[in-house]
Amino acid sequence: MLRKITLIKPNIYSSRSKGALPPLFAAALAAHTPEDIHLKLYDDRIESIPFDEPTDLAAIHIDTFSALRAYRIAGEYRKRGVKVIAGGFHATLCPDETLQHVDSIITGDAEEQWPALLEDARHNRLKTRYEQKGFIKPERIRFKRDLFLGKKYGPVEMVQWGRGCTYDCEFCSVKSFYGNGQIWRPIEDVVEEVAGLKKKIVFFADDNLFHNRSGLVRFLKEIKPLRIKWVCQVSVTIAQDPELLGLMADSGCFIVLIGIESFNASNLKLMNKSWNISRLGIQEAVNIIRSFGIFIFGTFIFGYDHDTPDSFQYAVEFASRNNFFLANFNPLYPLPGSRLYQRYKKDNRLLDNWWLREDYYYGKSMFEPLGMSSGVLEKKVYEAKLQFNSWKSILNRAGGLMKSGVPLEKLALFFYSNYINRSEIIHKQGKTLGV
Ligand code: B12
Ligand code: SF4
Repeated sequence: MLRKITLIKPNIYSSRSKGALPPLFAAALAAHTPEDIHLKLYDDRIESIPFDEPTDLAAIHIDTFSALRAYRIAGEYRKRGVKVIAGGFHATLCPDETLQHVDSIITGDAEEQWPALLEDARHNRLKTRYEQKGFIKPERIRFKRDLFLGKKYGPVEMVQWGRGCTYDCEFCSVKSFYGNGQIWRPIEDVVEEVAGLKKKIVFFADDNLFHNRSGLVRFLKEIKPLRIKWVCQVSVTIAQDPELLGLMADSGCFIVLIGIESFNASNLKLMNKSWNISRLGIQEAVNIIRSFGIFIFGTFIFGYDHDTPDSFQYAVEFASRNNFFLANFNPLYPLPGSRLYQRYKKDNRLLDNWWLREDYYYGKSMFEPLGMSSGVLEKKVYEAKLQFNSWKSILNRAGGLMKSGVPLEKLALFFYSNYINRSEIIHKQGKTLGV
């Protein structure tokens, strides 16, 4: 009998986070689950998991940082005789490792494999692997959000229009997951979905919204009447297209998350991201984007081969001077599936399978940088995070935003997001994964 499935979104460790966003994988699986199966979601980031609550299957999302915690959760269910299914980036990129801890996995996107798996589970013939080869049909992407009702998520709803990215940055695992190419859902489906949302701030979870210009122009025109405020991830190259920026701002875009990564051209070359500073200097690009009333959430990576201890201060000052809405300063994470991981492994510079190591903790550098010691990298990254997220910096940036005429509702969101970011940074640093 298959009557009830418990979906789990594991945290990185076992304590709670503030301001978590709803996990779209659960809404994607829910949209493809037959009506007679009851789904229950437990999000480990915001609530505890009642392992003794009866369930016929447990289905766990696994990304690299939460892998250890996910395996422990899987162990709890298996101890109670419940079969465990897994999916997500880590399960896809490290399937053999994942299968040591669960009964069955779906690799790649699950919209087409999940119904097949459920049918097999009903008939007690669960296979070990269900493999999605290549992209699914984009019209199959749908999200059913009832599972999120009553849960304490932040004020932002996640929506996805497309999947995949045409770029191939060395440190990123998006290409290994999706392969080449991209897909986009029919615009009418997304518009209908967004129109039905209660929250009016939307985060488009697309890897890079700016890859299909003509589609995006139509998309922006269609979502404009919905009067939402929205956030997305784009590449800095968007600054070369003022017409598109105008349409984005006009349809409610108010924050863009941009991977600035590094100010060092040799690093960007190694990252296969030289296009990041091509044609327009980064300062000019930031000025252009800001001139449309769009705020910037910048992300920076440290520890690439041409970084030195002097690389940090410039990045913090740049983000502060330009009143970035938010910024993330991270040590380079060699993620499984990325070309960077392979390169460091080949050069013997990596703590292999760092995400499983008992001595790994959040913020620790898991490889040997060339321009500084791993200890200096760890210390400098944390200092950069603290400096940018100090109350003084938050107030200075708020002052800068007010001077440019930012309305009160956006200022309130600025304080909320910076408060959450600051608390998460302090909370996560030094935490052992999984426990
Ligand atoms: C939005 C986003 C965020 C949001 C969080 C959103 C949220 N809801 O909580 C924010 C900005 C907070 C964030 C944070 C981080 N993120 Co992030 N994020 C994304 C992004 C862009 C979209 C995620 C999404 O909603 N996808 C849409 C859903 C539908 O896709 P999906 O989750 O893959 O699920 C599908 C399949 O994988 C499968 N599936 C997934 N789970 C399961 C489970 C089961 C049982 C089954 C059967 C199937 C299944 O079915 C789904 C439908 O096909 C992804 C990139 C991407 N393309 O997914 C990166 C990504 C997931 N993030 C990544 C990383 C590294 C991080 C951070 C660690 C970054 C950092 N330096 O701190 C943090 C912390 C992550 C954590 N564990 O806490 C990496 C993970 C790589 C990896 N190997 O694990 C990704 C892939 C980006 C990348 N460039 O590599 N992230
Ligand atoms: S880092 Fe961003 S731009 Fe680069 S390949 Fe990954 S998703 Fe695409």
